[in-house]
Amino acid sequence: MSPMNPLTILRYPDPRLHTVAKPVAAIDARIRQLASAMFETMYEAAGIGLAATQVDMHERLIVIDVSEDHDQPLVLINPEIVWASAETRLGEEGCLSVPGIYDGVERSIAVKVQALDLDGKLQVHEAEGMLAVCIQHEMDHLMGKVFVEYLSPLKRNRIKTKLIKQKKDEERDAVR
Ligand code: GNR
Ligand code: NI
Repeated sequence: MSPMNPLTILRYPDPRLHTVAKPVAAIDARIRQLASAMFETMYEAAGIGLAATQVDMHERLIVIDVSEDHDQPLVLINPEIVWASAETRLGEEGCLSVPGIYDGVERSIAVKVQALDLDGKLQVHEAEGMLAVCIQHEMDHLMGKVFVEYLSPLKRNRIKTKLIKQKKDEERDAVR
């Protein structure tokens, strides 16, 4: 993996985050390069997962690494959740597209996800814990859903206002 410029991560409430991703049509050099750039971007931002949607690429591609040492990279292409536990848990979530905001979201405690890897091989992953949470969070991104949409309209609007103000302040600072 050669070093490259990190991709720009879209930030809520950017409307492009609500785009529904299309299946990856062919696992070729372009997809391998995109996956590689997404890992770079995710590690740089200290995230545990990144969906292509977040870098304005609307294809069903997710990269994940929930390990401490960045040594368990996982690429999910055209993923489908084939089973989710009825048992759920409320856990604190954050999102690289919603910087500085953390709140509780209820998720299945375990999932089975079927996806292609970079060799085009169909894999089934049984996940629990942080990995299960992350997979569900990233699958939502591919459907155009951001975790703040699980929160109350009041909280969501406060977050929206805060992030819009933050962006304006940054743009003002940039021209000074
Ligand atoms: O880095 C991330 N951490 C995280 C923590 C709790 C629940 C979900 C996540 S995913 C997030 C990276 C991200 O925004 N992926 O879309
Ligand atoms: Ni996210």
